[in-house]
Amino acid sequence: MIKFTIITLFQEALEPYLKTSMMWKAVDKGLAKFDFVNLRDFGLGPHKSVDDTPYGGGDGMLLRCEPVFAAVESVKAKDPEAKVILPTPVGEIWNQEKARSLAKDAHYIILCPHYEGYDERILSIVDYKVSLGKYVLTGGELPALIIIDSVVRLIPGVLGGETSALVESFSDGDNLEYPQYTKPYDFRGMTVPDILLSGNHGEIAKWREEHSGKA
Ligand code: 6GU
Repeated sequence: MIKFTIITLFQEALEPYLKTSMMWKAVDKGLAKFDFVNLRDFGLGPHKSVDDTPYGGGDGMLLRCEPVFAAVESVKAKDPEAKVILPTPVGEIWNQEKARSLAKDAHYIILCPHYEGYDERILSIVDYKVSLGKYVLTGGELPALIIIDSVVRLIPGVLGGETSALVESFSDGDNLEYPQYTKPYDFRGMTVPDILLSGNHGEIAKWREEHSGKA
């Protein structure tokens, strides 16, 4: 079973997605497990503070080391093998190959940063720095969901057809999926390519190969 422990201040932002559709089915089938750790529980002082101003000045607040280390250590105390993923705009760009390499029986801790950033020393306990692309989000929660979704769907048994994840877009190199059609045959004058109705599997395979966009 693949397990994700998500360290976040905003568990309520993550839960609805993980309780829906394929992610929930993966849990239901015993193929995946999602746990949450509230970073606030490890905050400092009466206000359970988790951030502070940057040395050297500058705008915004940074996640402090103490709460983050304590939260990660609380998880690793129970499972020293767990690997830490940090969503950050300066990480390595996420792709299908990276998703595939994590899709195995393992425990991942996703540490969701917030505020303007994090104390650089936090990187000393991070195994994977992941970016979703060249733009900036307000926190690591949306990236965490994207990372989880793209990995969990590759776990055998999660998707309906055992082969769907294998033949689909991007999973087999960088080839894009071929165009697909369902009923009706004629929708507002837009018809389905007749070859797909021919029953000729060889010709259909050839058509699909020719029409799969190569990225
Ligand atoms: Cl992983 N985090 C944030 N905050 N912004 C991002 C990102 C991650 N990937 C792209 N933009």
